[in-house]
Amino acid sequence: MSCIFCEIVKGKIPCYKIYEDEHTLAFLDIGQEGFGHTLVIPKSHSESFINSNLEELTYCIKTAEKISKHYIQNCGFSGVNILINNGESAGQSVMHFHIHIIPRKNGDNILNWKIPKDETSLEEVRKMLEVKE
Ligand code: DGP
Repeated sequence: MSCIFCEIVKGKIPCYKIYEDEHTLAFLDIGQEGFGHTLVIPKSHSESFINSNLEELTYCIKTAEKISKHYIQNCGFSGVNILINNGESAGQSVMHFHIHIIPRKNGDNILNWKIPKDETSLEEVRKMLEVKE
């Protein structure tokens, strides 16, 4: 099955490239939701965060860190949101692992998460979600 991000890696679909190295590619998100909204992807295909491997995740995190520092130190931003959507229910629409970098400035008000408060007691939640190895 064809993957749009693999096509971008191969150069078959154009992108606005921000950075590239042996293992990763970073380019502007086509949706332009936020100035400079950037995606970091591994060049080798993995479907999502949980289907990736530690090596690829590490490469991507290093690239995301490099770009974030660049945005903050050289491009006039004061922060970044780093976001990974894993799975359709979490909003993942492209099934090739990617990290969103959303550059931020104080008071820009571009990302206001409104997550409804959950009333379950934290102890109950802990019992349900604790990792038992
Ligand atoms: P997500 O919802 O986390 O799977 O984010 C996928 C992002 O990928 C979404 O913000 C839009 C972006 N996107 C989808 N197709 C293309 C494309 O062809 N080029 C670029 N640059 N971005 C794309």
